Amino acid sequence: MQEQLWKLRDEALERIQKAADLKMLNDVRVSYLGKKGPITEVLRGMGKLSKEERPKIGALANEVREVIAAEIAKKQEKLEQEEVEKKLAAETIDVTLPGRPVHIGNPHPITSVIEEIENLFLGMGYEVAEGPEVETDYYNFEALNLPKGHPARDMQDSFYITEEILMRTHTSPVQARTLEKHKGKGPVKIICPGKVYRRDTDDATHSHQFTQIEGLVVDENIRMSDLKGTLEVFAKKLFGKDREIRLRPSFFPFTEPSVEVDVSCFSCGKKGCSVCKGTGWIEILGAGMVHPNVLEMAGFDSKKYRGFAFGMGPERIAMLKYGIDDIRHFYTNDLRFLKQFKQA
Ligand code: 2U9
Repeated sequence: MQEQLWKLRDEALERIQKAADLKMLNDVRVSYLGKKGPITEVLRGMGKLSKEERPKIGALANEVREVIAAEIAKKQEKLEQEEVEKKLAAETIDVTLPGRPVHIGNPHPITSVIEEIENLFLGMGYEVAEGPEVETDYYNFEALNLPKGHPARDMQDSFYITEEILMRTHTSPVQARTLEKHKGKGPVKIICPGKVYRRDTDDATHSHQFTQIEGLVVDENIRMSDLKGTLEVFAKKLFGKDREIRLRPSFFPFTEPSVEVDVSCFSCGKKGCSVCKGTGWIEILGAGMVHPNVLEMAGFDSKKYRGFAFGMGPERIAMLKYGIDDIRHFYTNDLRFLKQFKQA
């Protein structure tokens, strides 16, 4: 019996030594120290031994059990330590490794142009006013001196939702609403950026949805020269300090007199090139002195108050600035196109 116990011990110690992981070690534990284990067997067989042998074998069996249990505990600790180190090794971050590139997006070119223009006018003391894209016929047309049936309405083919409700065709209704809110008291100094809608066939220069930024200043002694001065500062800040502007007579129902405003070509310096189609000048916006009818309809005394207004298309300015030849690029969300406009 003694040899048997010693053999069991050696066998167990060898298997403990060979146990490569906690599972194997646990199998050793169960198979040697478990209820059905050989040592338990021996102890159960104590009854068959002589009374002299019993205490000796009993003691030896317990000693072997403790030796095996102690060896298993030591090995358990070692294997657990190895597990921890393996885990740590697996989790160690090599801080010298380059990080995974995080793709930082960039603002949409139209957003950048709108923000740049907004900041320019905020810097000149303007406030940003916004309004509904679904507008009433009154604010989109009548309040802007475009009574029902007025031919100029056709110039702005519209998405009507009902007889009286349409998708706004310009941001001018925002100015008309703002003027009304002022209850005939000046000054008013606002810019109105936003999406507008025209029932147009999309092509390289037209889109059924595009953006506009319009501006309005109404006060007691506003003159055309204030408009010219403002637009000069704007053109120089946006297109470069050496730029000049040129005003050409034009017509808008909501301004009288009205002008188209050109900036000297920023790619050829007025020598004439493809950008300015050889003219040396590039049309950037329309403007004019607010029509007295528009002031009166908004509750302002047109004898006491005057104003100037202007309107531009950020898409057109972005196309000029970045040399883009098709307005549809702005709306097709092609990342190859959009990624080019990394934030400066
Ligand atoms: C009120 C009074 C006057 C807004 C104006 C323009 C000239 C203009 C065009 C720019 C690019 C339209 O999208 S575009 O083709 N707009 O040229 N807009 S004056 O005049 C107003 C607006 C509101 C109450």
